[in-house]
Amino acid sequence: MVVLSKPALDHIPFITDHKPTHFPGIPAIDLFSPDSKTLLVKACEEFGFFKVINHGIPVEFMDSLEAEAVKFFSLPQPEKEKAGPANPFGYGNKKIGNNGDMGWIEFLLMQSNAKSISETSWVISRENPECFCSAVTDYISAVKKLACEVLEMLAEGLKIQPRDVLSKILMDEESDSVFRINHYPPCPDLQALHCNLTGFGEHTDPQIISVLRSNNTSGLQISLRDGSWVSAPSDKSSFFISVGDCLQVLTNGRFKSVKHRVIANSMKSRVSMIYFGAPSLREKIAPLSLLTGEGAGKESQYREFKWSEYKISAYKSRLADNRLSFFEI
Ligand code: GA4
Repeated sequence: MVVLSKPALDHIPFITDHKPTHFPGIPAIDLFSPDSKTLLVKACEEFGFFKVINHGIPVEFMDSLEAEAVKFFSLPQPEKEKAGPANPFGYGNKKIGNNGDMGWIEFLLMQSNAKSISETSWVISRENPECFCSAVTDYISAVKKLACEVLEMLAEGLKIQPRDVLSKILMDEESDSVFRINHYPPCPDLQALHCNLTGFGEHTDPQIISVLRSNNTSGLQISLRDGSWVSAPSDKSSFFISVGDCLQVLTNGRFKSVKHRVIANSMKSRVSMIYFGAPSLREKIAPLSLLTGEGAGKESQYREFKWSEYKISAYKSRLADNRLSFFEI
């Protein structure tokens, strides 16, 4: 990887491997179609990634949160920094995690519970915290419901019982789910440089399932099973869903967490919001019994671990690391 010399871009890696590929193959799944469960399972097996259309979430929820995000990211830098540093929660700028990963990004990271949302709302807007608070609360409760519906349909598609075997992990009152709002500012210097710059470096999401929505600026890319990178065309009215590391373990590797990244845009701002559905810290994660052993034709690929144990090791890792390698049998 090459490092740019412009001071503002210092330490942010170029992406050198990317030949732009138009990839029409990312599954777009209508949750109301009769074959949706089969298509969901197939998408999780083939890509660990898919788009959900006809999801029933009111467009106003997405628009009003996006407007709140744009308002916050337009504040003067010292104002935004009052909500930082992201350690790990709060406002962050360029620095991702604690181990040297950098990107052309600023973001707000919070836990997805009422206390954390309210605290964040007060730091980012002393005059009117209610607007941000209610936009985030409405949005999170809608995407959490969507994540649970998808997990229940996946359980049915996999023929595992009970139907809520996966969704109940997210429904736990102490679920450690996280919510992130990213802003990738335009980077005009890129026009002269004719190259791609890292917005958010390649990684898999640690949790069970992630639900992403962005404005109409593209930048998100996923890695296919053959290692090639393809762009996921933006679509502001749909949600993109990723399989996380924990779902890979729960399904004994039948679903694979998707490696993804974001590249910076030279002209347009990208705003994305992601709900990361996670277990509680005490939850034990292991391959589901119906997906291991003789019946499934595959021995258990992972040892059991607590989500807290995974998290401790994740926070010591670099973004691109394979965090599941410690738990493989
Ligand atoms: C990747 C997915 C989520 O954005 C995140 C990230 C977290 C962070 O930004 O603090 C991590 C990263 C993410 C995985 C490894 C560790 C932790 C940065 C990092 C280097 C919020 C998450 O849960 O894991």
